[in-house]
Amino acid sequence: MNKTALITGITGQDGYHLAKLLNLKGYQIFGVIRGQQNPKRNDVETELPYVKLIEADITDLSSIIRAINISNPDEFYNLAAISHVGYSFKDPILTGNVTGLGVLNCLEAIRLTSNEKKIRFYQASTSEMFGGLDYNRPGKGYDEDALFHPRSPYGVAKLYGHWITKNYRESYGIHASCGILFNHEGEKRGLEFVTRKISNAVARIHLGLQDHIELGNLDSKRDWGYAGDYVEGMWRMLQQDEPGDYVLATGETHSIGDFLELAFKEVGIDDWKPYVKQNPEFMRPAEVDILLGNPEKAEKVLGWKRKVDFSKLVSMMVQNDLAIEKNK
Ligand code: NDP
Ligand code: GDR
Repeated sequence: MNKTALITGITGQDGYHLAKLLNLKGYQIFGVIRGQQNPKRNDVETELPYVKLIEADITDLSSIIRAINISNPDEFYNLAAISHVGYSFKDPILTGNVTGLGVLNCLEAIRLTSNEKKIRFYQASTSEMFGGLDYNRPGKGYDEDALFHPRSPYGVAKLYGHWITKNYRESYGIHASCGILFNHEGEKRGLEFVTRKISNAVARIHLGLQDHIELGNLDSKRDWGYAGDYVEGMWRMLQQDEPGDYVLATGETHSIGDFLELAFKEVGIDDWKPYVKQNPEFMRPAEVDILLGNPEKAEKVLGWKRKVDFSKLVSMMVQNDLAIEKNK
């Protein structure tokens, strides 16, 4: 019998890739969409026509209970969050309510509908919980046992979501797993994140539509993978007999400068520096300087491995934005 999945965050990057993957696997898919007139509704209905949308908000317990009652899912993927680290400093309380307490609403909805034994739950945890400090495994990267030291309201809220998921697993026996995912990008990445902001600007500069890009800190380093690879890892976590926590990462780290270098080279520009201006508006009150993940456990237990490497990722993103900008 085909399985049914409920996905929160269906209008986001990962919701798109996960729905595509589950559709290929024959799932019936329900997606939570919030707001009376969500501007992304039309895109979802066009690009993911097989997804049935349910109006709900993870800050509203009753609406999540309703979503569970309508969809009766085997698997519940909680991808919804205020996910922008910089924004979380501007709206920390909203971030706490959505990204932190929202997870509790999902778990409570499972418990209150007596679905503890039926529904398998995925929580979108993050490398931002490590914070780049206490970099206690130089060269090897953060694994599932590394110390947490979040550096933003977002990271702190996600850490609450992480621990409350583990707590519901231990307290009520829910098959609940946390994927500690390092940055993953692609053609569906929001324009407010640095990789897509760069790929879009590079395409526009190449086409003569803008002459420079304004960025914040160029020195931070990230472990960047492709979102399409990472949703496969999410699904694999929920297919295990036992729930658990897994790091998904590439095991490589690159600076914003490295990303700029490859992105500009993709359109034949060897020196990116004249095109980039630093703007303090994009600096954060506290920065995560370096993230490097160690995906050994996911590779061994889940048989998961990323396929797209860093240079391919940058090239894909620039080519995608060139095509979009040319067709406008
Ligand atoms: P996006 O920012 O692209 O998507 C976030 C989604 O959350 C959107 O669909 C948004 O809907 C939804 N959302 C926000 N608030 C609410 C709410 N109150 N109720 C219901 N839905 C809501 O994130 P990604 O797809 O990139 O990431 C998916 C998840 O994984 C997030 O939780 C993120 O924090 C986490 N993560 C992401 C990583 C990455 O590199 N991409 C790495 C590690 C973790 P709307 O359209 O209505 O705003
Ligand atoms: P991150 O991604 O904070 O790692 O969180 P983001 O792309 O926002 O920032 C990465 C690094 O780039 C620096 N930076 C800029 N960032 C943005 N957004 N805009 C700029 O103009 C800019 N200039 C420099 C940042 O300071 C930072 O060091 C992402 C999100 O998807 C989270 O939800 C997820 O949990 C983590 O990845 C893992």
